[in-house]
Amino acid sequence: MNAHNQLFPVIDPLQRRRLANAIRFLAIDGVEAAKSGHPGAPMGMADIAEVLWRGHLHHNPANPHWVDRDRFVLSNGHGSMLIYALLHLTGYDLPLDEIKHFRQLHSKTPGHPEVGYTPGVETTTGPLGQGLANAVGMAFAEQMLARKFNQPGHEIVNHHTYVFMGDGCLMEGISHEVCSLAGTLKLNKLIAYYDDNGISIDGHVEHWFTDNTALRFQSYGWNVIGPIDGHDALAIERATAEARTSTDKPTLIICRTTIGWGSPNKAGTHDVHGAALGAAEVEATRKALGWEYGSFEIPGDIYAAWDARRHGARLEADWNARFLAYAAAHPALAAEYERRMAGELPTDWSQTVEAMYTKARAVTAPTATRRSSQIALETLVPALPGMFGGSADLTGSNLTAVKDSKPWAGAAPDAVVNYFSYGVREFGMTAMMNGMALHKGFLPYGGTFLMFSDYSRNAVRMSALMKQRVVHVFSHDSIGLGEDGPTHQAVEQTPSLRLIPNLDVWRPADVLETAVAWKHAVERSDGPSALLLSRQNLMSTQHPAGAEAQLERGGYVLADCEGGKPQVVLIATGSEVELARRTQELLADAGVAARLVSMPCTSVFDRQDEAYRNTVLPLYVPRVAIEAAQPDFWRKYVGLSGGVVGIASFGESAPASQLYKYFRITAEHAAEVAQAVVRLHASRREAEDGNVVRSMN
Ligand SMILES: Cc1ncc(C[n+]2csc(CCOP(=O)(O)OP(=O)(O)O)c2C)c(N)n1
Ligand SMILES: [Mg+2]
Repeated sequence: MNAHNQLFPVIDPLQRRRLANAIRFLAIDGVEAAKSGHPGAPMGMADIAEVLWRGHLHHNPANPHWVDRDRFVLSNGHGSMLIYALLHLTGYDLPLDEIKHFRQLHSKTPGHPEVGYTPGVETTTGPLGQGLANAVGMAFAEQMLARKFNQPGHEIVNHHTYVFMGDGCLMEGISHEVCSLAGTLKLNKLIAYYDDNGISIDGHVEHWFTDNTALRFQSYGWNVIGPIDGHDALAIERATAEARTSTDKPTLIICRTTIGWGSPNKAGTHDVHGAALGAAEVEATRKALGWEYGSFEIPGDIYAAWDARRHGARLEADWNARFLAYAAAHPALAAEYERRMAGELPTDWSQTVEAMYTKARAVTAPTATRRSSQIALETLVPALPGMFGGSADLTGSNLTAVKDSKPWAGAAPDAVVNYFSYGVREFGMTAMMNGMALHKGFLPYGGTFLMFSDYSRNAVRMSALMKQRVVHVFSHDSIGLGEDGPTHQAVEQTPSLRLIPNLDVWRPADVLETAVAWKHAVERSDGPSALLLSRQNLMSTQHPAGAEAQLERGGYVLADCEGGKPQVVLIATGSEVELARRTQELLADAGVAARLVSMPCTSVFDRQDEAYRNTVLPLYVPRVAIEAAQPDFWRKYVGLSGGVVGIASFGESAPASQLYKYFRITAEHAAEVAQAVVRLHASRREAEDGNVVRSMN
């Protein structure tokens, strides 16, 4: 075990400083070459990084995916050159050439660290505060996995999560949400280093950030060390060693540092936060630090002292041997651990889906889709032990918990749980779920009202950007929630979530569509899904046998007109599908042939082949979309000559049935719109035919 402390032999302080200076000059040179970037934070945190990465961090540069590695998160992601320098120096597949191409197209060194681009980068950071929140999620995942898989004499899950962060992360509100939770959760293996340099972009923070950070974190239930001198390797060493002994609290190490340390004229000023030093100042810094090497030049002895490959290989080999012993003693657990860490579904997954579909089909009474989602979860949660649910204090409304949910609240300290009440912290919850997904071992899902997706939105975007399997459950999806009024009634949230690339937004209409949405969300391994669910009961459609395959295409013909030659196509989602059915009947009575298309997920429909899309939405047949949301999005499908029935204003407080009438989201109005659209098309066709006739004359 005590290979743990002090990975490398202690060396004299001057040599240590040289090793830290290698980070400083890689950052300086990288930013200089790119003519943009942030040298200040890497120069200020280089000494801390040297202590942590050379003395404590358990990782294997040859295998950045080794499951029991320590996680390192650079929450102040603008300091990206810090992590690139560390990965390069310790022997990851990040050659000097990549450092030279910092911030260039298709380099492995983008402006901010991005997961999936650079081996060793654990999460995408830059939106301040969120890296810290991801780290809390990672530490939570580690703790939950340890509870489940560790057995007496077999500690196969045992790693730390380290995070670097600056003033910006601590000013962001999300830091309060997640650090409060980290204290409550007693995440003792979370160790955060605060780069307390007194500077942010606008200058000296004393004018806008005067919290007593130590007291703040103590009140969260953290172990607070410091302030220490963040340029004193021994002090950092002692603080880190102490932090690692914590048994019941996360640790904050407050490190007083100087931004841009080493630059004679710019250190300690906001000038060095986000701009190249400039040739003259680079030279001055070289002189001041006694750095005798050229641009991008690192001497061999420094590379050798940083190289973590041999030690990393030993650490992983040691773990592999321990895992073999574990697998021999607990084969079923070991197999489940491997499956979950690989993000694979159980071998009986298709039976689980069948069971979920059978259960959905058995529902005939009117049912809210939030309840339909719970019905799906009743099958999924016991079948998928890696599912980890939660809600931002709306469990009873989102219906995210089921009989097999084992809540953290009230459970024994070492009990295996699969549900967490995050409290009223939508953004924190969502960014923590991203951290859990990135850590691996869990498929997190969490609920709130669709309205409050605005609170969590940037973390929803980050799960899409990072291609993480996270399920965002948003109930109470429209004016259909009724009396709570416009503060709670989503209007623009539905279309605006659809604008986030790589997010699949489902707005199912009935129990079976909801089950299909869950299946899709669970199977998706390259991105998140959002489920938009109704508060109010919706009719339960009786789908024909085998209809699931159609539903899985995101949009399908739910009810065609007689003869299959529609004059107009009605496209509806969620709660408006049953309304569109009545519209179809009204139109039939008026002699207009209308097709009804249910479109629970536009992005999945868009990914279908063109032939399929054209059979559902035939070219040249006019279209009318019906959705209780801001209407503009649907122009993409109906064009300017089609119609959209929606709501372009805020809602009102009243019973839902009155609101639908008041905002004219009714079958009668939709039928009028459809008839007008049909007339418009007919007259246009006549005009065009007239033109053809005239040109022939
Ligand atoms: C959410 C968010 N808001 C704003 C920014 C822009 N920004 C980048 S760094 C920074 C200042 C951060 O200050 P600090 O963390 O103290 O970094 P330092 O200057 O000390 O390196 C700001 C406002 C951002 N990246 N993310
Ligand atoms: Mg700062």
